[in-house]
Amino acid sequence: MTQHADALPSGLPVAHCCGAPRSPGGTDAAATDDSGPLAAGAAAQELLLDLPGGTFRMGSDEVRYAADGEGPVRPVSVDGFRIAAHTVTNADFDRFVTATGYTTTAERERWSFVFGGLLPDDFPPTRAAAATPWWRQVYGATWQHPEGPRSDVDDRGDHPVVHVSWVDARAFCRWAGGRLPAEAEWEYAARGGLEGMRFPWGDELTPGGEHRMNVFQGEFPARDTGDDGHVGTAPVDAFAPNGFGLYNTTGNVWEWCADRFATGRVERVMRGGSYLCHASYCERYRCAARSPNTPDSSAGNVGFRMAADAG
Ligand SMILES: [Cu+2]
Repeated sequence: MTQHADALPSGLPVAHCCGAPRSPGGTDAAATDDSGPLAAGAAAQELLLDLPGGTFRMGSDEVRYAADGEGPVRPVSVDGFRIAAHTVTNADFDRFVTATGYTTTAERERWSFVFGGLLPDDFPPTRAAAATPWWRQVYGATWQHPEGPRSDVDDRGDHPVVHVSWVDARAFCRWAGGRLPAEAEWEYAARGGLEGMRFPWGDELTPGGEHRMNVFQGEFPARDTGDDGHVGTAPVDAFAPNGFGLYNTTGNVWEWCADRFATGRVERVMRGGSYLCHASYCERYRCAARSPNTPDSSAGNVGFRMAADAG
C-alpha cells in the first residue's frame, strides 16, 4: 500500500483499524436535529425480519480492549422488533437519494476516509489520519465514489453503501419508515439465537478452514490476500446467514447503531467490525465488539442496517 505525504494535523488518537473521526471531538449539532421525515416512507419494509422479544446475554468478558466496554456479560431484554436481513445497499441508497435529493455529510464536506490499500498506486498524494496512517483523507470520496472520484459503484449495487455518516444513516431510515437499531437489538439480532458465542455461527473463526465472513487476511495493513474471496466490501448477502436470517452481522462493514457509545459522549456506537479487521490488530469482528465514531464521520468501511418497531 502506498503511504503518501504527511499526517492530518488533527484527529483523536485512534488506536485501532476501525475508523478515524472527521474532526477532533466531533459535533453533535446535526445529530440532535430531530426534524421530521424527509419524504413519505417508500419503505423497503418487506425486507425486514420479524424478531420476537427475548432476553440474551449481552457483551463479552474478553479484556483485550478494555476501553471498548464490551463487558461485563449481563442479561438484557429486548422487545420484539424488526431488522433488515442485510445492510443497506448502494442500490437502496440510490433510490433514497433519487427520491429526496439528499446530500451526505461526505459530499458536503467534500472528503471521506478511504483505506490506503484500496487506492490505485498512481493515486495523487493524500493525507493520513494521525496514528492510523492507512486511513487516507480522500477528496471526492463519497458513497458513489468509494475510492475517490475515479471510482464508482456501477458493479456494486448489491454491496453495502459506505461513506455514510450516522446522520446520513438516520436520514435514510426515516425516509424508509424505519430507524437505526438500538445497540442491544443489534447484538441480539447478530447473535442469531446462539448464547455467548464469539461469532454468529459459534466460537471458531474459520470452522473446518471455511471462511464465514469478510475480514482481513494477510498482513495488516500492507497486504490483504483476500482468502475469504473479498478485498474491500462483499455483496450484502455473501456467506451464510445466522440463525435469525441475518447476513454479515460481523465483518464486511461496521454498522451504525442508534445509541451513544457512552453517556455524555458525542460518539455513536458502531457494531460488527469490517473487512479491515484482523486478529493481529483489531479483533473486533465479534458479536460483542463495539467501537465509537462521531456522528459526522464517514469511511469506506462503515454502513448500516435498518430496523423498525414490531409491525
Ligand atoms: Cu476493526
